[in-house]
Amino acid sequence: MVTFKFQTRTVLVLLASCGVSLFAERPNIVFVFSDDHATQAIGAYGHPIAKLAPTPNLDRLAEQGMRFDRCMVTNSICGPSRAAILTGKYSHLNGFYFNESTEFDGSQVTFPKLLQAAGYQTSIIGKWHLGSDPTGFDHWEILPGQGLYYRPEFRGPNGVVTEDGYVTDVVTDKAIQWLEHQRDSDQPFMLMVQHKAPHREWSPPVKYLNLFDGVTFPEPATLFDDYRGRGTAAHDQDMSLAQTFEKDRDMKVDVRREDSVFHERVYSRLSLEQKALWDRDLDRRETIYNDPDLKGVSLVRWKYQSYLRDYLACVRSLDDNVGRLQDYLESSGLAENTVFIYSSDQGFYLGEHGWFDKRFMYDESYRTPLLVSWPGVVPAGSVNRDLVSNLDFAQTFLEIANVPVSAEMQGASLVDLLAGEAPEDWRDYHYYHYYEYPGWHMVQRHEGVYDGRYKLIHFYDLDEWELLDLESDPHELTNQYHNSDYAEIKERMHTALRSVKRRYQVPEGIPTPRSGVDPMQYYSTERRLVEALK
Ligand code: SGN
Ligand code: CA
Repeated sequence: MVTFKFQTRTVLVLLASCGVSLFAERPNIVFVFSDDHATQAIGAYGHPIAKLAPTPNLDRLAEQGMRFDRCMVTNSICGPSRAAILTGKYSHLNGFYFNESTEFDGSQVTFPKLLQAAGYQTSIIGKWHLGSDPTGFDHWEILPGQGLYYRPEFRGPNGVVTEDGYVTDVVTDKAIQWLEHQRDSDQPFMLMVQHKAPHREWSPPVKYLNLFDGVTFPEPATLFDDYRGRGTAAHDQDMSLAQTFEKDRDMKVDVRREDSVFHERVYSRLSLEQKALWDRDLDRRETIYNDPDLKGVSLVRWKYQSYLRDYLACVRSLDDNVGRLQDYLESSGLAENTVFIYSSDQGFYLGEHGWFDKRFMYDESYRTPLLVSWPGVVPAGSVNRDLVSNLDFAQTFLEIANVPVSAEMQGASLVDLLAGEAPEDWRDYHYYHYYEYPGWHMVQRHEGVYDGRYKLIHFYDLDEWELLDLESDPHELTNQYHNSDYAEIKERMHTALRSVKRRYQVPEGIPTPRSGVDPMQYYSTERRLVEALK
């Protein structure tokens, strides 16, 4: 592989010296990135949910390319994940620890800047969520903040525009528009298509409001998890279907009132035609919700079905739009020289442990989807089970483009893995660190290390440790930290944690960055009542 790279570069230099354009040689990069998309909701990952809610276009991508089964995030939350991807550095070095009250320092070295400097045309369309304006892009049109599902606003260098339509369609329209009419076709390009969907409040397009009529989604084995066997953090979170899932923004019940969150974010933005369809659906929800027998366990079950119905309808529209982009690339002839990457800022709980949202180092939110096609390089239908990370994306994009990486970057290029080769020195351990506490969903700060089977987690503000064995306990229900049978493994994982922290230059001691927000501001209505009674 090293020889190959040397030869490629030599050929490019020779071609350049003969006056032949370098750019024809370099592949384009299309990076489609969604928000909160769980692997459980992608057909190619084989989960039973996806059998009822297929994703044919993402599956097509997996069939043409490679599916990564262990793509772990550095910090399972939106802005921090995006910052790690742009910089190839962990939060403690890129400075973006949590969503709340921080701005990304755009003067840092990022992969779009390096690609741009090397002659790539760079473009980003959709969710950004990093506070400051994008840097390193020739073209940017971003959703302010979290963005809106209906009639979304976009902000660019020339101000804000409001677009009719549904956000996932509009982001794709804009991406195709840029490819077709706005880019310079003499340059290779790197296009980031960043969807809001399927982020909370999971508002589907009207055409999919009835998509799952008559469908009952299988419940996860841990829907009624009582958190026995784990520590304080799992007990004390504020992200459960039972307690946190809100009548307004989540169940969409009694939301036609003007003071409701749903009214502000969705209902007030609908056209008359859309309102009529939503009204029918809101009536349906209210009729079920108002049934006096719907309480306790049945209420949680209904919340779960309602959640999946909305979430998966958003996913269906996302999948349609991935398909539109694939079709465009194929029909325009661009596909054969384009690397197509699909991923999400992190995974998500679809009722596992009774939860929605993310943040924890437990599997469903720690692991993110990664599907990559690259005609002529990635073997079709291949699967990789190495420990890879969103930390690796920057270096991967740079190597694809044959552009030197920055010495500060902490990941590793996936190019050899994509070609089906297994580098001998690939990482054995992955380091994780989550910081946003207090904040939305009240997940305690924690760090940890994972070797593909065992996971050691430290909730350091509580000084509680968890050791999980995903082979004997795939649902991660039992902390083995105090089980003497695991003494040796525990020791090895402690050593590994110290070693990865050294390698990644993690400051010693309890981290100082704190989100510093008022917990009461973020608690769900239910949780606020509980706290007020304390
Ligand atoms: C919003 C959501 C939260 C979510 C955070 C972070 N509430 O605040 O449920 O955890 O975003 O999500 S909502 O009522 O506004 O939907 S992230 O993707 O930006 O990290
Ligand atoms: Ca997210």
